[in-house]
Amino acid sequence: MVKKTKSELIKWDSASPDGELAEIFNSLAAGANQVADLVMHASLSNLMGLTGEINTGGDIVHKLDIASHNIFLDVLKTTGCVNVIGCEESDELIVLDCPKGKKQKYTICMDPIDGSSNIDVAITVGSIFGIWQSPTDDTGDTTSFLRPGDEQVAAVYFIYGSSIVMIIATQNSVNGFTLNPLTKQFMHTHRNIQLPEKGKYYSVNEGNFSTWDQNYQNYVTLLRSKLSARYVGSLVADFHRNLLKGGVFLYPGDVKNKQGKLRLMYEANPLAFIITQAGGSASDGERSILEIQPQNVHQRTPLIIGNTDLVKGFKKTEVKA
Ligand code: P6P
Repeated sequence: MVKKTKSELIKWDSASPDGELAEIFNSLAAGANQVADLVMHASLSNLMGLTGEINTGGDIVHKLDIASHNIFLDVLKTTGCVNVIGCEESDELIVLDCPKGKKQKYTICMDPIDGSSNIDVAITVGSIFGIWQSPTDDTGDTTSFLRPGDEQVAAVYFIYGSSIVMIIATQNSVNGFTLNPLTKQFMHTHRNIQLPEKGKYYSVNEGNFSTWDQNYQNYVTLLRSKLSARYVGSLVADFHRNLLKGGVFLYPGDVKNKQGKLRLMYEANPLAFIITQAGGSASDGERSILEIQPQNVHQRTPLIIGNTDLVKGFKKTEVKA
């Protein structure tokens, strides 16, 4: 197989983005090729299981979390236009040098492998990226980093499942690309993705039902009567199915964790950007995810995301105080 240059890794059928943003997409595609190999062969390369460490958010760190973090960090460094990275696996922001030649610098929020606990049982996992333009005077401090999700200019995720798919959302459209494992190229297979008008599925861990407040219990009881249940327990897998087939995913807050389990900056924000570009909505139960002013890099948020009528349906079942 002839080794492809980075610029050939994503085969757009239509007009493709150019400049530094294209450079970032191509670099992420190069990184995902490497991560996909690790995911598919983890058990053969001693990459299953835990490192014995706990990350800043209190999550158990898997070997693949660290390996994929390092891969995406390395490929993003080669772009020369990413100057700040916030990552689930890094307590602090990562500040990179950018050579003078680049017109625009970018800030990236990433979850290099979401759902890594599923790897050991061969269940689909994903990588999630939110992309912001860096302020011109960006010093890489937290204040310039903590901006609402509606200031993102793009978002990307990869799903490592029965096929490996890259989803790219810009301010114009959402497109999907399926990896050809022979050529290592992502082929344009999903053009201008829009959510189906009617949602088919609801996706939530109903094992937590008794820990939710009355509003969430009423909402899920209503969803049960209208939709089919699907829950993989891997955010990107549950999100991707709903993006293509229509539906709603939720991870509520509960009595133990009022803010739920998922992270705002590198899980909820990128997916909220994508679903909004595809005609859907994302809420924390009170307001749009994209409007939330972040307070810290690793903060959690309740998440309801999918078809707008289903997301808005939560408020309709709300128990009036
Ligand atoms: P639960 C995976 O660990 C993850 O972070 C998300 O990918 C997924 O949506 C969620 O946790 C599943 O959590 O509590 O239902 O197992």
